[in-house]
Amino acid sequence: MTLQVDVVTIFPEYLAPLGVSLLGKAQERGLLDVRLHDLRTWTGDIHRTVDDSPYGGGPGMVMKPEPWGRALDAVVAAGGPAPAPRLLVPTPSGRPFTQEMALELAAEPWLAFACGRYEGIDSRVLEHAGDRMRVDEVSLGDYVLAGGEVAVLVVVEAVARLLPGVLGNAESHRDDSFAPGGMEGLLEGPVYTRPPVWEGREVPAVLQSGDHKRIARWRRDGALRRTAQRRPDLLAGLAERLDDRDRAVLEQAGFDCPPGAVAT
Ligand code: 6SD
Repeated sequence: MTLQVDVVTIFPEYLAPLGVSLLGKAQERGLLDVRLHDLRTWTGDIHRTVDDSPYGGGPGMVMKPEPWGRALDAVVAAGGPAPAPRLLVPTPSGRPFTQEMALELAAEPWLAFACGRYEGIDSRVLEHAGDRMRVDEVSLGDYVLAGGEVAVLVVVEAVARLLPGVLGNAESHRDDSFAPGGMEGLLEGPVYTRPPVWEGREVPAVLQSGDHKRIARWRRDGALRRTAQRRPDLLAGLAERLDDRDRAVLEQAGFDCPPGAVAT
């Protein structure tokens, strides 16, 4: 099965990285089919205008609805009788994009992306699109980009690496930090490779011991400490999954452990 991805943007060249590395290979193997579209194809004037001043005043410009309406019509029509794609629209005011959403999107056959620029797209475009397809406005995080293109790179990469056959066995996504049941919502701890000493710094002896049980425990300790330090919000949801050793490690790291379930 191929995941088809259509991207409408005024800067198709911004999406060139989708043809490189992992995603380039996925496209060569027929697992992913990315189609880029220049919004200006669907403008109607000599200047190929895509923006206009905002109603109600204020700074900047807003993307005009007509080119967007025609672009989305054309993308949907190119699918013939296929059900319309899910439409994703990056915006700082969207729902947070998460690993859970990436997993959900990886199960779809067809995704379309609308890249805003300037102050965004006239709101009627997404309202209208919502009459014939599922539309989700998504945010990567609480910072402001110049347009949706970089967010599309992020979302497509996060989704495509979950498609069967895109990652090899060695690089499986099963134990990703945010995979359900993978790292159990903990951040990955530190990792090392050869040489065993570099710039006077040694690889921790436990990793060279061959004792797989001790190594697993050491890694979990590192993941717990790092999560407590950098993302204490992630630990709050984990109370029920912490064993006594986990709690000891966290207390020692100066973290006030969330209480576990009370035995009945
Ligand atoms: C004007 C955009 C589209 C501007 C964005 C998304 C996130 N998480 N930050 N910034 C963004 C998306 C900004 O078009």
